[in-house]
Amino acid sequence: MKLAQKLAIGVVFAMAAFGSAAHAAEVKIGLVVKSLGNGFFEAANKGAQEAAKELGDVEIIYTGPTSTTAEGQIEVINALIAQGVNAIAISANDPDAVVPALKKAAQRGIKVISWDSGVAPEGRILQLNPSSNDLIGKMCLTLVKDHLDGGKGDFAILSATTTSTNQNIWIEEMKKQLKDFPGLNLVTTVYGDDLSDKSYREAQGLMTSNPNVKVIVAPTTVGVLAASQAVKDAGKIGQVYVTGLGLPSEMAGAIKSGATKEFAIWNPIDLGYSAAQIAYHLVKGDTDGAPGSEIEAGRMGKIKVGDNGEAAMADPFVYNAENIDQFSKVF
Ligand code: RAM
Repeated sequence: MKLAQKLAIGVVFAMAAFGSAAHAAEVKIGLVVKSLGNGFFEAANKGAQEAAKELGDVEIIYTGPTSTTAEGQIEVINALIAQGVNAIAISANDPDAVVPALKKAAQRGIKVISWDSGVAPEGRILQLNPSSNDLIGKMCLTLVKDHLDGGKGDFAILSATTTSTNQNIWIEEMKKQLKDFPGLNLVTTVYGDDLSDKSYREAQGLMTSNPNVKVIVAPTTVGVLAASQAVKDAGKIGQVYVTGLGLPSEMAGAIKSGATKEFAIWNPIDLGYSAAQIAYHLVKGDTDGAPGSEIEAGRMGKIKVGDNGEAAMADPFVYNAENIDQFSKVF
């Protein structure tokens, strides 16, 4: 090969290398979660990455604080603004505290949506719920009832943080619908902050201070797992049951140990996938996301935004000894 040829090839390679290094995805979406290290959000990220791949030229920046605080999320939001993302899709640790930072993002042209745990309407274009809130409340009470002898007895709630939008709505729904479950007696609600160790200690505390509690219902994947472990370690399997919203992959052991007979959840992969799809179409200007609009969401079909600025996905699904092995491989 002649020297000139070699040089020409070298230049082409250099250009290609430079080109790929300089190439930034056309649409950058910050996927902000309550905290890192939560399997539920990791599954949602899997779905968001899948959507990005399908849509092409989309980068998902999966990010969140190390602990479930609004302060941590505000720092993350400011970093995403500085990075020049096109959209932010957030599951909020507090519906109000993140609003000023999100408003700042919106002023800079960033499309903001919330998903999973919502932001107050003034801080986002729309909220994507995994399912209808009253249905989730009813599902949690039904699970409690199914674990109680004769559908009667005392139960307690182990939640995430005190400011978590989604858990607070579901707890509210449970309280509202208690009248339809006359045998159930809600004794207390405690908060494990979606931290494994705190949730574990709260579950232990519940068992000591409320020996009549027969069921702990945790509408959080972190809480339900920690409580199952606490019941097992306390040697209380069969006396105290745990149920709520859990990931099959994390709860397989609790089904096997008998700490829980059944629990529920929706598909977190689909939720993350849909959030990314919606954010993308907002950036592209295919929709304004206003109440009444319908947004294309790839394999999930069209997602309709209700009059309240919220959209809801599928019904939760129940997992038990019969199907746990199959689904624990998925999420
Ligand atoms: C935890 C989080 C999340 C919630 C699930 C059920 O992972 O609190 O927000 O949707 O549980």
